[in-house]
Amino acid sequence: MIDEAAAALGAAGRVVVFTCAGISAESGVPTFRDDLTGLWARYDPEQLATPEAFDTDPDLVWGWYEWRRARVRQASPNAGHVAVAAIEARVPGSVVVTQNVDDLHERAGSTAPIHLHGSLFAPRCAASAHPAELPESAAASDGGRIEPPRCTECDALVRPGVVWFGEPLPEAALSAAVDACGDCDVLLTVGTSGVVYPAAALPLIAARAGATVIQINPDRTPLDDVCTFNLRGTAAQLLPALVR
Ligand code: BV8
Repeated sequence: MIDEAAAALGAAGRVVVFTCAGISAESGVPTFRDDLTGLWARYDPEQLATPEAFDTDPDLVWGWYEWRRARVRQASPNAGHVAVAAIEARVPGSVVVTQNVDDLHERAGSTAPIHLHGSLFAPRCAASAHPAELPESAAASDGGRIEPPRCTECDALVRPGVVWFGEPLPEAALSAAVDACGDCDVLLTVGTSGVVYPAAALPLIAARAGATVIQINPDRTPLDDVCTFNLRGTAAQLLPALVR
């Protein structure tokens, strides 16, 4: 199956690569549905990644994101991220869309990944959305509460530059991703549980537009039925084999 998938990818003129938490797992960055470790083991990410959680306990939520940012800074891109950058180099005009808020695609050489859910590296004023400076990462080894900085313009709290549950995705990013998925020969979806919308609809949009959809995931997901190829395995193992 991987040979047919590699052949389809090799013959494609227009490629979209859609990546999610699974592609960063082999870099040591926990996915959303991995068992969180240490202090965070008792929290549900879907509860923490909300405006309500930040309003209720800004120090806890900011501390969680600082812990995650510190984990990302300690991590390095893996062979999966490098293979995605190789696809971009080989197929002019290919588009990388990611649900991830880390910077591992950029550090692997991807030029302009579309971040549907924002970035750990773009904090902003919670009141005015004015971009804020990234503090020196203050995350204790196990995370824990950290008081968020304050906006230099209006003194409101600074929040993480991510899209929380219940918040709309950045319009320009979502529309660029939908347009690319509706007009590609191959969509390669890597490491998503396929449960968070509207991002999880992207493989469906590509399939409905007639694209070949290749999924890489060690497990079954709700996207299996719309995929042409379901490659069971990890990003760092299978992506280099696809892009040989
Ligand atoms: C919104 C940033 C509306 C924050 C994240 C239908 C339509 C629209 C919305 C909804 C809908 N139904 C429900 C909703 C609401 C909600 C939603 O989808 N809820 C789910 C839980 C049902 N959606 C929203 O709230 C979205 N907003 O719709 O707004 C609106 C419109 C106008 C005005 C107001 C409101 C916002 C969603 C974005 C939330 N933010 N992240 C942060 O990072 O903290 S989501 C977060 O979880 C990730 O970004 C990711 O997108 C998502 C899922 O995570 P995955 O990436 O899939 O990772 P996960 O851990 O789940 O799975 C990892 C996978 O990798 C697994 O399958 C595993 O097997 C695999 N894997 C593991 N290791 C490897 C591997 N694969 C390969 N290699 C490996 N080594």
